[in-house]
Amino acid sequence: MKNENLFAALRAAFPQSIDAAAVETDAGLHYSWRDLERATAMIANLLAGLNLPEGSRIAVQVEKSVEAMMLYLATLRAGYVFLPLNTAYQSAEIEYFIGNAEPAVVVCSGKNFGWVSKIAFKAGTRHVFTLNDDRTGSLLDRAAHCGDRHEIAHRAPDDLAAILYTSGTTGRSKGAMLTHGNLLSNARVLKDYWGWKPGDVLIHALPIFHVHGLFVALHGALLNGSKIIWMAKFDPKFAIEKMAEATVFMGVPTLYVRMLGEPSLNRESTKHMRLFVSGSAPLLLETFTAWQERTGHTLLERYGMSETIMLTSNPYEAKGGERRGGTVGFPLPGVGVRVRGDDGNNLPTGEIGAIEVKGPNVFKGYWRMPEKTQEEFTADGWFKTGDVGKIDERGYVTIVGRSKDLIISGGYNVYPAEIEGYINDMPGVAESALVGVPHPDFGEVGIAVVIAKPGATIDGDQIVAQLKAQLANFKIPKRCFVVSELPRNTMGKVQKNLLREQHKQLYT
Ligand code: MCA
Ligand code: AMP
Repeated sequence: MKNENLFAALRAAFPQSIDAAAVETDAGLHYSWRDLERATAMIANLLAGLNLPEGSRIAVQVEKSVEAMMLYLATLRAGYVFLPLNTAYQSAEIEYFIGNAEPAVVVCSGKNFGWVSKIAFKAGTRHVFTLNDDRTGSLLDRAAHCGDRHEIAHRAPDDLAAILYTSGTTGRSKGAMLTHGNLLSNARVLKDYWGWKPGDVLIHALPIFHVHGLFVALHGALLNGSKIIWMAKFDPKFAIEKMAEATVFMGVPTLYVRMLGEPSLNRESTKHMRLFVSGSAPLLLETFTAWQERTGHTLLERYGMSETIMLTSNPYEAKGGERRGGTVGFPLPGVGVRVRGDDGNNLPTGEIGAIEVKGPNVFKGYWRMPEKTQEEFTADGWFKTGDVGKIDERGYVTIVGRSKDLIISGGYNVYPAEIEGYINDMPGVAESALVGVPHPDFGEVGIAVVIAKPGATIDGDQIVAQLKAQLANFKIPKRCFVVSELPRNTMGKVQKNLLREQHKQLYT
């Protein structure tokens, strides 16, 4: 039987000239395809030697590095389940993920080993390794003693490859279970749809703990045997400079806004490029147009989710139609997208409703949460995205809003309910509301509006400072206003739309 392990497909796409450059980093390091083959084999052998149970999770919270990418590939190769964690997460957040996922192996940076290992051992994890962004740490030390030949573990399309934590439409973070089949089918569709071709070079500028950087960008380049110009941290000047040697760039809108702030961005500096992809957050028409005017290139906007990888995309080829700013394009081949009304019926063309999707890319369910999984699917098997949108007569999908209470800031998701929970637990706080307001750099940022308990005195800056000690930095509200009352509807529910309206000009 054919091995359907995603890594087998990626490995098969390595070029014949295995000593050619595979990755070149912003720190001046060079890795060949042979280096990728050998290092992933060694790390896979290390993992295999631990005699972990089938389906073991390998949780990883490390700075972006080529070795971290190799760890991801080695996890696939050995047949285990990769669980990436945002480096901004602090102890309470990590404790929840590790407690929920019960990983057999945790890999963290050396500087966090003390607190991360404590959490991991308490949750029953047997192995905690370190991996630093300067190629040091116990993971590589141990892997250095392992053989550099490894037979790729046999996996079926329905076997788990990764778990990504996301809050879905409501509640606490849930682990979206993605299979080898989900990831590979989506990567193959995108390779074709976006016209990946020999000679393409990708500038990899995004973090590798979410779908965009870990799957869409990375799989795109690997499945095409394309060289990667690797940025440990996004730097607009460096990215523009490297465009002379590259052809493909993928980013969240904030990256495009920041590059537009550089005088070096022009037709000349981008003339070698063939494709700029934007996603993970709404792309303002203003950014879309400014990019077109400055570079002569039209950004290609696409839409996806952690639970589904990529769903829709504007066309790459002109024969498929134009790339329309403000839309997320057409459903990808094999992906079903429908818009439904409150009554659960499909809406006619152009009408606004709930976006539901279906396809080989749609995840297997939420980790150990069968009821939540069931809630997020319709009776006829479509996944409810929590996004609100419409499909026009030519088939272009436009997202007009979200039914889920979610703020997308610089491409990161912030769930107001989570932050409000922390604020409401603070002494003297009666109630709080977190809303997103427009921001020139991050697109949208969270601000908090809080009321005090009768007789209590509270301070907005202190609330922000306390949150900073507990939560990932991107979740921290940029401002916190203390007010005497919150706007409410007749049912007593806080009217967040009024708060958004009231503060919409804070940063613009
Ligand atoms: C950093 N800060 C932020 C954000 N990032 N605040 C709000 N939103 C953010 N996204 C704040 C920090 O809290 C800190 O504040 C200050 O900015 C500097 O932090 P630093 O880490 O140095 O920031 P940066 O390097 O400038 O980061 C900005 C960034 C980063 C490069 C835009 O946020 C980023 O890489 N975003 C991409 C996220 C991504 O990959 N999303 C894809 C998700 P202070 O100094 O006060 O502490 S995948 C997905 O959504 C789906 C599936 C899809 O469709 O792709
Ligand atoms: P995540 O939970 O990180 O997977 O984020 C998924 C959400 O990001 C989607 O449900 C959308 O709300 C949003 N999203 C992704 N791409 C786009 C886009 N191009 N335009 C608007 N929203 C987007």
